[in-house]
Amino acid sequence: MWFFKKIRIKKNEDLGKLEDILIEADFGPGLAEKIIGILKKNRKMTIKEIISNMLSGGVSAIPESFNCPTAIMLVGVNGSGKTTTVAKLANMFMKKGLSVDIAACDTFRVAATEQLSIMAKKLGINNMFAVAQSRDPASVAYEALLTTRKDILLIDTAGRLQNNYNLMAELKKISTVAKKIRDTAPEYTYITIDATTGQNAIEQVTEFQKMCNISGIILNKIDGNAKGGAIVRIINDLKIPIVAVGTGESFNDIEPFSVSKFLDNVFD
Ligand SMILES: Nc1nc2c(ncn2[C@@H]2O[C@H](COP(=O)(O)OP(=O)(O)OP(=O)(O)O)[C@@H](O)[C@H]2O)c(=O)[nH]1
Ligand SMILES: [Mg+2]
Repeated sequence: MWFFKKIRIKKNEDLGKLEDILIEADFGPGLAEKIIGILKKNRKMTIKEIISNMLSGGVSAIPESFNCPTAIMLVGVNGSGKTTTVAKLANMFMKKGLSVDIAACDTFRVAATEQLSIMAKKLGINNMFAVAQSRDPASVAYEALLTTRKDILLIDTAGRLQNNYNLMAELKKISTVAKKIRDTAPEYTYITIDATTGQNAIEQVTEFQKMCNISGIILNKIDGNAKGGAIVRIINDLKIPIVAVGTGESFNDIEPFSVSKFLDNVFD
């Protein structure tokens, strides 16, 4: 279920008022101004059309097939849905007939490995790569990449704030160590973003991008009353595609980002 706060625009809305509505919907002043600028030049266009154009170039998908073995790392701030997404992706890939291993590289939070292990077992993955708490996550990733014989290795990482330099540097180390096994690894790094976060999402992606090569954004909790503007801004400002959205807490609640579904949900 997609659920966004509606942007209510009356016909012939005054442009100044319109700009306020966009800012209120989390577009940010710069993007709101840009949209109003386009509208002034193209009086026949609707805001929905303008936003549709902005979004269409910024959406991609999780690949349908992979050069196996492939490693996919999930990164992001605390609670943005990394661990849940690992389980969702494992479920998605196994349904396609791919074999999956999981590396529990969140060695920071006490219950993290257990949370992941419970999810993995539900999916029929009985052995995942994990070590005792507080060990170096890069060593878990290294071990997993070295040992796995499966098609896909999903790497869960600890939540970290983008302004915590030491924890951010740890991510860089995981990527660097992975390259000792295979110079393309991790083949994909996805950042999970809580769609209800708003403007801070831009800073999150920008800072994580400095530490690891982000291949795409997985936008979680779009069932949670997010403001649509921040999502348009993510695509407009960052040039990193949204590859999937999380629509709930269960394993099947992941799907591609649909521009039309988004627009229908955001606008009346
Ligand atoms: N409604 C909703 N809840 C979600 C979604 N994705 C994750 N959650 C919930 O968000 C909470 C945090 O999810 P986790 O997967 O543990 O997040 P995390 O990024 O691994 O968290 P840390 O490891 O603590 O950083 C859990 O209660 C999840 O069930 C989603 O798409 N929709
Ligand atoms: Mg987690």
